[in-house]
Formats: sequence, structure tokens, C-alpha cells
Amino acid sequence: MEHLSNSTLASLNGKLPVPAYRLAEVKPQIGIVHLGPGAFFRGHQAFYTDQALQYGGDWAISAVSMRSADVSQALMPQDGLYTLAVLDSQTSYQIIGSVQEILIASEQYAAVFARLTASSTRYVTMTITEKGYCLNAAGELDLNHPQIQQDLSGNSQAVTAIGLLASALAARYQANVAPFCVISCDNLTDNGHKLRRALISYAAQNDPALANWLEQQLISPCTMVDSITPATDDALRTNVTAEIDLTDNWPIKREAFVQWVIEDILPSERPAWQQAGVIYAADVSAFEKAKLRLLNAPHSTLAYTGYLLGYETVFDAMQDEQLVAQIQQMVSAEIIPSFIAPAELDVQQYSAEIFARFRNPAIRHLLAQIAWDGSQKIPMRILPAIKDNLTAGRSIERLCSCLAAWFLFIRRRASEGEKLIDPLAETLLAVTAQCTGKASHDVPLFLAVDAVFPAELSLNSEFLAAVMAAYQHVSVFVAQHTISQNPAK
Ligand code: CS2
Repeated sequence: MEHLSNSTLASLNGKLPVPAYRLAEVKPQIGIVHLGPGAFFRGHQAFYTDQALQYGGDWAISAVSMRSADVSQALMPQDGLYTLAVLDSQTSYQIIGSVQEILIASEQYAAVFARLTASSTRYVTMTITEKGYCLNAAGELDLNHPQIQQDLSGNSQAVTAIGLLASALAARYQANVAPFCVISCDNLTDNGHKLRRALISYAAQNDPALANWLEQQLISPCTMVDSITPATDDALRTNVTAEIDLTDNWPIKREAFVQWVIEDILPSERPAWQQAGVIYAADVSAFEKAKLRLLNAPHSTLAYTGYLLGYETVFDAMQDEQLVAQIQQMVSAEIIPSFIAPAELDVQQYSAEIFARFRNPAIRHLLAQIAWDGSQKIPMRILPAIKDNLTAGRSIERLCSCLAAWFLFIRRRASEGEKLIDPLAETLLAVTAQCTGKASHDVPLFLAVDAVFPAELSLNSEFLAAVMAAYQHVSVFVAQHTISQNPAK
């Protein structure tokens, strides 16, 4: 069977939506570099840019991975083209054409650097996950991070995204080329501000004048990104092959819901993202908070508790009425009261829609995938609500159940000899090795992991008591509920 590529694209025309701009004689030039070409990017930003390219402009994307060769090996033979399956009551398929090349920084450093320093590159977007920013618990660049130190020591090739972007910005500064606009599309609170501060703080280590220039000129909007994107599986590959009658090495699937809110500070020269459905807002932080607290916090709670109960996917866990009722109580009693929602958002309805999205039978979203990198996700999605509630004297007991479930999840992985996917895995596994199962013994050990829990929390006696109570309560719930669910266990 032939491959999806520039030369076979025309054969799909009329069968499903294809990027007409890729069939035109004059194709768009690259104007965007994207770091982190994972599934989320391909289902989200690359999709929006694909739609925007239909309105013209040189906004094709050069997608860069820091080390992994997977995406490049899969998509370069097909000229960056891939199929996007949108899973709803019926699945619809379309070909995305915005990604024009895929580079691997560790192997093609000069080519990546050339893209980043070209004046035609006006945007750098990124999905490098929480850990890619190398921030400390205070949200600042961690100057003691071994890879940041390695980059700061002046090696010719940066190994971190922050080091890479900062050195490209330094080269632009030297060459008198304006900085590119950087857009973080990761689930971090205040993502744009944190990225901007991280880059400036990195630059300040070597060159105060560069830091000053960035302070004046670097544009780094905050964003809120949303679309549930489960990992590609064989069923998707089979369906896509049947649909397009061509081989696609790496199709992507996502739910129909998709949202991208960008702080309205972009340079006027920009892709037609607005026509493609992007929302520009003066203040994105309220949207970010709403999404992190109402979608990602329940997602993580579902992932850890659901995993402990033996469920495999979000959909499976959502069939458990008792579990869902607990999470719903956490949302209504402790999450909704914890923040001020954007004026235009009806939070009750927004939250109900999110729960309905979790119940989508067409989405097979593995709990284990959401459970990854807990040490990076918990500080963004759970701890801020706990801090806000403690300050205001509101209850935190249900939010603490998510922390307890995370601790018990880590212990379960360790006892089953399963790999823990987390940049702090070593530290967390060392904690589990000392655990006895007794809340007053185990919980202080976990809370002492200061890369996750800042002193203001770990030293707070109300917080400590609430997490210990939750640890006890979740252990009992899991033991009893698993048995009643499945007597064979
Ligand atoms: C999930 C998110 O994997 C996870 O941690 O909570 O990826 C979630 O699916 C997206 O943020 C939805 O926009």
C-alpha cells in the first residue's frame, strides 16, 4: 500500500478534508517553530494552524523534538502529513498539512538553530510538558537543575528547551533580529509569565544586556489549551488505513471539543488563528485556573483513585457512581469555591460538560497516561486550590484525597514492580521504601519532598492533618470498594 505523502495527497481530495494549500503551486513557507511534536500538539495547535493556513500566510510549522527520533521517522517520509481522527458520536477524519518538517535537536542542532534564528520565524510554540520548563516549586527557573547547569556551562548544544531558546534569542539579539514571540501551550498556571521569567533569568546568568533586551521586547502570552488526546493505538491505525486507503505511520485522535485561549498581546502579524477558532482574551489566567481546576484536577483524582480500584480508562472509572460522586463533591464543595471564574463562564455548566466529556465512550483514555509525572502536575492542578482554600478558611479534605491517592498509587506501582514514570521517580520510590502504611508515618515522608510541596504547605499543621486523614480514608475506601466491585480480588 502507498504512503500518505505530498504525491498521494491529491488522491484523497473530495473524500475527506485535505490541506488545499499543500496542493497549491506556491506552498506556505515556515514561520513557526514548535518544540515538542507530541500527540497533543498534532491534535491541537497543528490543527488550528492547518485551519489558519487556509486563509493564507507563511505560517507552516517546523516541529522540533529535543531528543526523540520517533515523530521524525514516522512523519518525514510522508512530508509531515498525517490523519487526524475526531472522535464523536461518529468519527470524522481529516488530513493535517501544517507541519512541514520535523527536526531532532540533538542530531540536527545546526538546522534547528537556523530555523530559530531566521527572521522569518516569528513564533515559537511549545508543548514540552510541565517538566520541560525546569522550574522549582516557586515556579522560577531552577538554576540548580543539572541540565540547566550543563547548558549554562556553555556547551555548544543546549539540551534543555529553555537553554535552546535562550541561545537562539541571544543570536537574534547579536544579529539585531527581533525576538520571536514564544507561546507556551502546556498546562502550567500562568504559563506565559513563567516561560518569560525562565528565559530572562537564564539570559541574566550570562548577559545582563540580553536579559534587559528580552525584558523590553519578549512577548510571551499566557494561554489555555484544551482537548482530550489519548495516545494512538492499533485500532486507530486500522481505521485510518481503511478510511484513506494509504499507510499513515502515525495518525492522531482526539475528542471533538477543542479550545485555545491566547492572551491578546500577540504581534499584529499572526496566523489567521482567530478565523480558525482561537479566542483572544485580555486576561487568560481565569480561563487557565478554571480549566486546571475543573478538568485537570478531577482528571488526576480519577486517574489515581481509578487506578487503585483496578480501572483502566477514564470511561471505565466514570461508570463507578460512588467514585464519580466523590469527585463531584470535591468539585462543588472545594474547587468551585476556590477561585473567581471568568465572567463569561457558567462554571456549573462548564464542569458538567467536562464530566460529560469524560464519559465519551468513543475515547479510550488510559488512566495510566494521566497518572504520569504526578510530581509535575499536582503542583499545578491541586495545590493552588488547597492553598487558596487554606488562606480563606475553606475545607481541603476532598482535595487532599487526590494527594493521598497519588501517594498510594506510587506505593502500589512500587509494590507491583511497575515503572513509575515521573522525573522525581527516584526520590518518590525512596520514600515508598520507608512507608509502613500508617498515615502518621508515611504522609510526613511524602510531604517532605520539597520539589513538590513548598514549606508553606508541608509545615502547615491543618494541611498535614487533612492529608493524614485522607490517606487513611482513601486506603479504606480502596480496600472496601475494590472488594465490593470485584469479589475475586
Ligand atoms: C490530562 C491532560 O494527561 C493529563 O494529565 O489531564 O492531558 C488533559 O487530557 C488535557 O489537559 C485536556 O485538555
